[in-house]
Amino acid sequence: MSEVVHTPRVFSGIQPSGNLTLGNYLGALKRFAQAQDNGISSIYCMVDLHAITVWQDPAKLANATRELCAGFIASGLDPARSILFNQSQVPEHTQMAWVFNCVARMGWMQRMTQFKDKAGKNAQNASLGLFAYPALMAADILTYHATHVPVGEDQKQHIELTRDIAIKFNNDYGVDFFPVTAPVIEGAATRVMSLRDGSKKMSKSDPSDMSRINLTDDADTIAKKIRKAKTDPEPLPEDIDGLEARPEARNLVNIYAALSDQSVAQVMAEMGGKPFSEFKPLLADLAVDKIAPISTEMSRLMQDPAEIDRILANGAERARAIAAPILKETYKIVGMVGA
Ligand code: AQP
Repeated sequence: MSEVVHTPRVFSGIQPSGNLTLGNYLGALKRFAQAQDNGISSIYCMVDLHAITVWQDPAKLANATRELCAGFIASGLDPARSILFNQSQVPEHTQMAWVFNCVARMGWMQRMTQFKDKAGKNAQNASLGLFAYPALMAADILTYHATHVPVGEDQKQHIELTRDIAIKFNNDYGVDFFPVTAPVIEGAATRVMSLRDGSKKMSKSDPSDMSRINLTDDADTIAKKIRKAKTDPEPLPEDIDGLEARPEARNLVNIYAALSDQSVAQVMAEMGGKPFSEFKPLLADLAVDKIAPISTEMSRLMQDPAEIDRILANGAERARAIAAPILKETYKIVGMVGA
């Protein structure tokens, strides 16, 4: 059988599971906007079906989905150039997910660290959806034959599972139909850590609001959170190697580098040796400079929720035009009558 060459296509998603954080911005949104500005047209999904794998209050979920869309646009994504939509408006995702539930193996799913982290000690009480989360994610990606998925470090294992599903499907059915997707994990902030604990990822669902910078925080709040960020008593080291055993210092330097579009080495050349009492105000000014305009633009966009709904509906229509034929072909390969 001849090998199919898949045209490059970028897909990524974010859950509307709460306030967007600086981690989501630096690990995902900012890089999406850069890719778009480099001429790569892409598909971005607000994964509301993923969000309900843990409890979401319905009214808050709808609001969070619109706010996430506002966050994409305020971060520089243009709904005319990129496709922006919410997952539940494109039923092909769940239809494909069922096929992948039948391809993925229990043992693969049981190895997923995100399930273990999120289910915690009470795994028996976690939803079946939380366990199946990565198969739906594989469906999100492969229903578009996406070849590249920009994500933060935490999603690497899920992309590897997506590759395993594509390879097993292709082998089982003797086809070369699904691409073997590559994760794109690059930049200084692929893993932004909590401001309260340098060993934990900054996360929307962390119970402590002081652990993260939200894209909706105002300038004073951003500055306060950075001022109070946990650090050790030593000044910044003179070079990168000195950051090795100092997770909180390294995190703040990484954030500075990512926000200022510099390498960590460049930041250390400028900031090395400075005490936190000097470095933190500089970081706070930079963060306010970059994040406050996003927050302002998000609130402006949120004043017209009907316009956001139109953008999502239009994106869903364009997404379906790509997804439907790929699902149909998948059903044909699997042997479904009527496909
Ligand atoms: N701390 C982070 N550093 C870098 N990238 C991050 N991402 C998330 N946190 C960081 C990236 O943001 C994208 C969207 O993630 P998601 O919302 O779908 O789910 P998540 O990774 O589980 O993010 P959160 O904030 O931790 O959400 P909750 O708390 O709801 O689980 C992904 O590309 C992710 O890598």
